[in-house]
Amino acid sequence: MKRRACLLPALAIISLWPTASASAASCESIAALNLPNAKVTMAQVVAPGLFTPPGPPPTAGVPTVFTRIPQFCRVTATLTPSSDSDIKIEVWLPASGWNGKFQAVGNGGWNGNIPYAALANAVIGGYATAATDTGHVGNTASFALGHPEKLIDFGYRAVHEMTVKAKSIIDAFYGTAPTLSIWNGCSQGGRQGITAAVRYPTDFDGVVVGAPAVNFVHLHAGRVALNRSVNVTPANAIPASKLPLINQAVLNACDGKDGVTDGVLENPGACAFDPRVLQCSGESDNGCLTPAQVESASRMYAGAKHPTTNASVLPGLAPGAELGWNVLGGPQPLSLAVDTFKYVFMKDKSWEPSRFNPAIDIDLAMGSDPDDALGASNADLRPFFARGGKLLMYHGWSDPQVTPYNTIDFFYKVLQTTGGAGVGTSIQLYMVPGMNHCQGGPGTDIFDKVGPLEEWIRTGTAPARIDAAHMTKGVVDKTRPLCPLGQVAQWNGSGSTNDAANFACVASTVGATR
Ligand SMILES: [Ca+2]
Repeated sequence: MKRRACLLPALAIISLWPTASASAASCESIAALNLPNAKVTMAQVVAPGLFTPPGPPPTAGVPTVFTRIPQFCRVTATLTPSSDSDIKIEVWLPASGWNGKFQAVGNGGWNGNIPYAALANAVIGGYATAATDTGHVGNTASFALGHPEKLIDFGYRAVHEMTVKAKSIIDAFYGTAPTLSIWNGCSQGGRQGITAAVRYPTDFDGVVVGAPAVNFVHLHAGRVALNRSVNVTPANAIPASKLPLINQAVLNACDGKDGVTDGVLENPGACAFDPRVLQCSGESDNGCLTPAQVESASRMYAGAKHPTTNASVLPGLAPGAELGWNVLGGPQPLSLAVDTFKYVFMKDKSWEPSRFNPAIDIDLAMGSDPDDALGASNADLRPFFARGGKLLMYHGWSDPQVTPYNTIDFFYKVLQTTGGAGVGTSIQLYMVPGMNHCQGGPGTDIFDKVGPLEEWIRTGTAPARIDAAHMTKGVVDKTRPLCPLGQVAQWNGSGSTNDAANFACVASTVGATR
């Protein structure tokens, strides 16, 4: 009761409490909530299907998910935990049919915007939900220059403050705290979820984390280092037109090894593909790779190394991701990584990738985040696990942007802190064969994440498998189980290979680690 007393004056509670609706307070009354270091800027009911995201209409049209949103109370607020903070949050509360739970949703890239579609999906699922722009506007790191407090907001504070405020708003609106608090994010949202669990172990009961951008400093230093190494001379650059050639050679070598020739490697870690098999033998370089291109292809698999110590800065991509090699191996580094160098590592907005000197700049990057505000390199989740927290991780094997080995390494790093304990009870990692970054690709990329996590919280045991689907033009044409790391989906030998029912997750001693 003490908590509510500081949210609403006692008289307001009495006058707002007994209504016939599902909520304890009216939506509009939330605008009067007094929250520390925060101002509620709007609280209004949105009629079913009538929400339109702010800003100009997207070129591809407004996503249809917005037409399916039930009536909800939309709350916006600005949070100012520091004098330089300007954190925007939105909290969406189903007007009826609330399932009693809170699902916070994460961002992508350098954030700078509210992920409205993710909010919509959560409300459609019956959750009270919240999201933040992480304290700046636009998917760029330019805000960080001269604004260390804003960088902290991006790093971890915005999500935490949002979570605390959202829980207060939920409590005020429904008259009760959520029975369960869940985080759901991919990419940057994955990093956010892990950071929340490490730094604020009581914020969430369970955390769904896809393709997390953990080890953030290494990730960006490695992305630029890898890009420069495969463009070290013009001859080293692999033309985009040759990527299908390499991908097909990988499939020829390894696709059928998992028992089903379907264009997807169930266990890329077991695929020992050597690009030298594609090296040209004659003068022509049609349908083959020149020696310099072979060298670059090998680097895409090997990852970025420190030029002096030869230590790994960032693991390479897994076999099967070749069609997406232009993301990291194209003519220029990924813009997100260039931004990180300009505004975080070098603090020089005129910095260009052509100035990258691996012998100096990798170390400089490593020293730029001494408090791990961005890095998410701290893998000590023991406090989170000790209070019953569950971490469900997933990563697409064909992710061309955040290498799946970054997540696998983090998974083992967590286990180092626990002495190997907690797999299947506190933490589990499900690899997604053939899935790109968070979604897409030839693999089965459509699956429920929050449902399995909630079942895990209820039973105490992580799912033995999560069945996933691949869709073509809105029609499911294949299902397949996703297995915990160390297991691979194996066809039973009869029945359709497009039906998950005919597959079992079996232990694989090959390829689980590098
Ligand atoms: Ca296969």
